[in-house]
Amino acid sequence: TSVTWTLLLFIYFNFSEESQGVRHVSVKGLEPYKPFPKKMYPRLSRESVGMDWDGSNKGRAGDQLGNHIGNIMETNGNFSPEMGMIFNAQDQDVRDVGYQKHAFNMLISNRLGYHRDVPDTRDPKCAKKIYPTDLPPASIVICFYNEAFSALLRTVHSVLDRTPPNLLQEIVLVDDSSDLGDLKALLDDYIKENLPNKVKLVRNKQREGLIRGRMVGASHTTGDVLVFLDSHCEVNEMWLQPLLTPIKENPKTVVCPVIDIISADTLMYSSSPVVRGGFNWGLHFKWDPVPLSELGGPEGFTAPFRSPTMAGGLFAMDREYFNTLGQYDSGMDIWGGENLEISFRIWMCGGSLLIVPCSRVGHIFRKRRPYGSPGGHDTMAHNSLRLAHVWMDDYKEQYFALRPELRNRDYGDISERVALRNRLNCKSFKWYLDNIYPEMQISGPNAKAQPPVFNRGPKRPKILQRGRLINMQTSRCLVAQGHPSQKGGLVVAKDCDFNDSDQVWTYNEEHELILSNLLCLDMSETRSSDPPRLMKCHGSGGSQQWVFGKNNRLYQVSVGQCLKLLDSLSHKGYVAMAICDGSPAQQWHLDN
Ligand code: LR7
Ligand code: MN
Repeated sequence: TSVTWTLLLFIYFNFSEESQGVRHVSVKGLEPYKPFPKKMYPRLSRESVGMDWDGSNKGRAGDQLGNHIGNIMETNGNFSPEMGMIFNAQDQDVRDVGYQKHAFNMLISNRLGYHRDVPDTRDPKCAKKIYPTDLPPASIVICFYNEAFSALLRTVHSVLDRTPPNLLQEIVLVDDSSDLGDLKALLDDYIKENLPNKVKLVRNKQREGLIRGRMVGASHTTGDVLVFLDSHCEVNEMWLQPLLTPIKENPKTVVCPVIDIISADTLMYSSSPVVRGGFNWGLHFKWDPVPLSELGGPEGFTAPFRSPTMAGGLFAMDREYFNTLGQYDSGMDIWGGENLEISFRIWMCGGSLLIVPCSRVGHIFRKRRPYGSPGGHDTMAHNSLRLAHVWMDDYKEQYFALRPELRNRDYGDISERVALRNRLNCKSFKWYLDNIYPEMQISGPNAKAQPPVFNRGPKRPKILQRGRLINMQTSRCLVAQGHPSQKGGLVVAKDCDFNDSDQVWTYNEEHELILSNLLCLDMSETRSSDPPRLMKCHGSGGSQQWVFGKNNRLYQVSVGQCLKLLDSLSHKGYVAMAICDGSPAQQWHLDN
């Protein structure tokens, strides 16, 4: 078929057997999901939040934490496909509002709490490496604008939980003038009560954007090294030492961890392939394969390697070097472009930029940016223009060829940045292209920054079961309302026709339900009240991830609800998602 299969490298099945009280879902003949092996941090228990296993709420969770939290489920912070289960209207509200405001599943984020274990995604050889003990202490700078409270706190706690105290100078949080209520007094109180020593909170009086925000944050630090993180990250085992080591050896080395993937729909943490940063002539960041010539050496695939650009959010840099290299361009607004600007500047002005494969930090990859800019300006274009005019010499014509409408657009005063380039005696953009990014000419104009993806190629996910999807109340079959090849089409329960191959579903190890080998059963990301539809399979779980569970229910992972036949008496056979209740209308059976 012409369908392009892509797949995030999900690692579902390689953790230990032991159960932590996580509800396992098993379907006859299928492997259950397995939780992460260790339990290292104190967690919310069922007793402490007043929640029964069946989901009935005794009321304390909401009382204690404010109603924005939603009902807490006993998950021990481990990954379970049913972590997003909706028990009542409040949960549904937390989920739906969370998607609107943050573009990820806030219900799951809240239930995970502020601590959780993440799978150690490093190459096993990394664990055997020994790092110097006298590394320079680091200050972590985290800017946030309207971040989900639980995601922000999990970012902070993951740093505190996984960083040796002697290497952690402080964490500086910069509130970029958020207007969400819980980021005000509740955050102040939380920090005062729980994090009085190492966490500083600075608040911008007005929205500055992440670029000036980071400069504000850096000005409040005292550590030798700056580490920047987005406000929805979780650092992994031994993340900091491998970053500090090359900086200690040479302070003009700027380093990035490998950015692991935290799913926006399930919050599952999974390993990212080792790739490096590039860009296209539209000045969008993109991921490239690492040329073999850059890998290897005596340390094999665990050695740091050179990267032409950085993604932007996650990197470490000597604090003094950050200052002498000119921090950031303070004429850049809100979001975009600063990552290429600092990358070009590092390379062209005598530094180097490396990716350190033994340092892993997870980042929540959302499908859209949940916030705008004041005045609705396209700050990416404004910032890219400044970058092109300061750093790209004649090659800026490549950008204008793609964006002719920007050729005469005003980009403000760049004289200070031009002076910086002269003062630092920086090399030409041609030098950068020839020496640091020789692959450039072959890249197309359209690739955008996105989580690293693997091409599924000819390797398809293993089929676990094939058959008709039968509603047990009515013995009707779930089929396409129109033709099964019609994208966006609805599904309905009709009389089964055992000669009709268009009624046959396949269920595979990605937990996709594919009708007639064509399209995947899919749920809209934002509203759980929309009915499921047939869509092109995207291979990244979430809205196309379905799990057969207790009482023959068919559970949708990103929506947190079960598939239900709406009108068993009429012959229309409409279905919708509903709170899982075990009723006959919610019982489904995949039969061959
Ligand atoms: O006005 C704002 N003020 C802020 O403080 C807008 C944003 N922010 C904060 C925000 O809350 C977040 O913590 O700044 C941080 C980054 O913003 P995101 O998460 O919306 O950015 P992103 O992850 O979509 O985009 C990537 O590119 C950006 C370009 O400006 C930044 O460099 C981000 O840091 C960067 N993120 C990463 O590199 C993570 C990996 C993504 C990839 C590829
Ligand atoms: Mn981000």
